[in-house]
Amino acid sequence: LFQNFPSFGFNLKLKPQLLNKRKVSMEISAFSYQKFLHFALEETQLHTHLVPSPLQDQFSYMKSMDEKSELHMLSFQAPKIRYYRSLSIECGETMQVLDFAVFPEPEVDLPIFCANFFATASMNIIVLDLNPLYDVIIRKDYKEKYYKSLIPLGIKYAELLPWGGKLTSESIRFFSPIVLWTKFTSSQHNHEILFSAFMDYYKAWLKLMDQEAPEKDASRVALNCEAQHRYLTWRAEKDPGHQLLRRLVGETAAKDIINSFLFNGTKTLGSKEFLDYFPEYRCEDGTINQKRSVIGKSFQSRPWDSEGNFISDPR
Ligand code: BLA
Repeated sequence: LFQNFPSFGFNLKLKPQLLNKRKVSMEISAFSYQKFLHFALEETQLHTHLVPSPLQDQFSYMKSMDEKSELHMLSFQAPKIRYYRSLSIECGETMQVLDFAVFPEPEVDLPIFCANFFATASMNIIVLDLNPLYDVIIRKDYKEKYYKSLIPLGIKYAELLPWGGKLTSESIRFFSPIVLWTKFTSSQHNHEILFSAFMDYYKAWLKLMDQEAPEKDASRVALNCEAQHRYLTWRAEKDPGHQLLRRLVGETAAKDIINSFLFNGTKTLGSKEFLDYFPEYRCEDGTINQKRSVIGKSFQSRPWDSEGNFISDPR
């Protein structure tokens, strides 16, 4: 009402701002990613037997250097699940972060479950996906195996959570045809849609896990291993959250969290280095280009059609 009458004078102009602010902060403080993690834990336990990972003791709780944010870390393992881990960062009403991923054992070529949510009082940056282990544009068989039946689910949520606009071009090869990449303003409604998408995507992943039998062929296991290692190597070097993590806990602790906790496996699943996988990032002096992207940002709109075909239009 007040906003429709901006010329009403100082007092009235101020009021809607106060009201809006209070509304936003009420919504955000009522909201936390804890219920996402709670759901994932309960749901996983319906399907398999989780045991704490050996990293749990070392990575569990931390305060940021300014003592304003809390970092909570959980990690587990289970049959078919090499590594299940979550990092949530809470900074009261200012910021909430969730980085939740489930990495399969190399004996299964299951996608990697990936939920990366970054929220401030006003804005949210969201990636939710079953990240493919293999290139879903070239490897039609892999796409059919895991994503064909999930396309309707992807379409449903892609309509509710529209494409977030241009992104680091290199990232698209780690995403599946059902990826939800979106940005939205904080509201109860949007958070409910996200929670619903999260539950549906995670249930879909668990169903795929149930169906998968461990591979015995050593050469296929080795390929799965390398595919996962390449993925981990990419994210340990170029994930968009790194800078914020460094600001929160400092260079050394951030490095430790990234390499040993978040992307655990970079040192054990393979011996190739970042530049072996991504030589386009090599600088003349042999170091890694510090830019997140060497191609630049692209994909203004969703590059997948309603059948899950890649529409190569990197504008
Ligand atoms: C932004 N996070 C982004 C963006 C993407 C992702 C695509 C948009 C910027 C871009 O185009 O790169 C997420 N990118 C991913 C994911 C993969 C990928 C999941 O390639 C997987 C292969 N986000 C987090 C965490 C933090 C975080 C833990 O997951 C903070 C600790 C923050 N993400 C964050 C911030 C931005 C962002 C601050 C906006 C700033 C920016 O664009 O650099």
